Amino acid sequence: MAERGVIDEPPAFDKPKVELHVHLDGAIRIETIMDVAKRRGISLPAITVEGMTSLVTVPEPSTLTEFLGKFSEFMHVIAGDREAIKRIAYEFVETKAKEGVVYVEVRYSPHFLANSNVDPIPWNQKEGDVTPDEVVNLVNQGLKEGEKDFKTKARSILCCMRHMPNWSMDVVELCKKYRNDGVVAIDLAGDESLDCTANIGHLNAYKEAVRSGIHRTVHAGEVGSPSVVREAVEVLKAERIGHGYHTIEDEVLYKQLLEDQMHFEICPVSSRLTGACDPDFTKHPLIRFKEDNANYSLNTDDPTIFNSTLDSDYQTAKKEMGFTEDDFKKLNLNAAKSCFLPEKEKKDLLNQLYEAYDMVNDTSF
Ligand code: PRH
Ligand code: ZN
Repeated sequence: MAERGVIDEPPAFDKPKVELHVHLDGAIRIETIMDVAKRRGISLPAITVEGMTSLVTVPEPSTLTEFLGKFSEFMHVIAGDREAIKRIAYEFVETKAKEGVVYVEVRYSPHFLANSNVDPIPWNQKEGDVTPDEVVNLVNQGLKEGEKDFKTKARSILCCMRHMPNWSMDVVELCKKYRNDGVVAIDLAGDESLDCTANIGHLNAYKEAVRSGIHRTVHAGEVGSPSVVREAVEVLKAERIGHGYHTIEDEVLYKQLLEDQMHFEICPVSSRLTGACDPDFTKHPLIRFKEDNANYSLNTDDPTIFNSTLDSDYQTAKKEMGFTEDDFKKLNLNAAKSCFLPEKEKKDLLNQLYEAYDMVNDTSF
């Protein structure tokens, strides 16, 4: 697997790409964390980029719970700081542009980056005056400036957190407020291995999302059983599934989702390091998805914590699972078709890909 930042081979797919599942707070540059910590006078447990990298990364297959614990090493540095929040959004777009991504949907929890109007205040911060609403505003500014400077189109998805059902109504209200200003959908993230039943807080938020026409994705069947996926689809009315690897353990559900062309946001490197899937990629559910012509995309999830790039995920698919150039084209077209942009913009994105893939007159995909 290519190491982050080390260019030792050509990219697995050197054409425009679409990424639908990546967390803003899982994609912060280590250098930025250190820089902001210095400015704010926050002491970190490591003083070098290498030292900090080894603290926040998961080098070997672990568990979802352990992986999620890594966020507490650095979130207190960025949360509650206006300049830092805007900066991570701006730098994120720069990184994606360098990776050849032409359209990205980036997700985060506005509450995790706030220090006011949030109960409890996360990351042991002192109370301040940065609300979840202002966080969305700041991220929007950073994404917009990034889009202007680097030409990668960026939209956002706001996350509810499984262990914080009392935040979820706020999240859907923020989705509604900013639906014409960069926010395209709601998500439910966090540890599905702790609680596998949809809490009433999440349920009400998703009901409101359906009622008001807010797009919906849900992390489900990552480490959890197919029943979590079923619940995401049938109860929360998810239009896309984050991960969804364990869906294939329920043949009836899987067949149904194939028929419905449900989109699966697949994150190969992530799935190995969180222990979601067998570390042997030859046994990966993605192989089944490919054989069955399922609708899926390839994504990084949390490149900072997996010490990865989007190319690491494509290289993994190419080297370990036999993905070809045509497979990569097809999955990116599926990503574009399943994105949460308004129809007109989606069409434009698809045309951009058809053109870049030399497929303007090709109807076989
Ligand atoms: N699975 C579940 N939750 C995840 C994942 C993974 O795909 N990656 C990040 N997250 C959570 C982290 O707690 C992060 O702070 C939050 O989603 C919002 O981005
Ligand atoms: Zn995720």
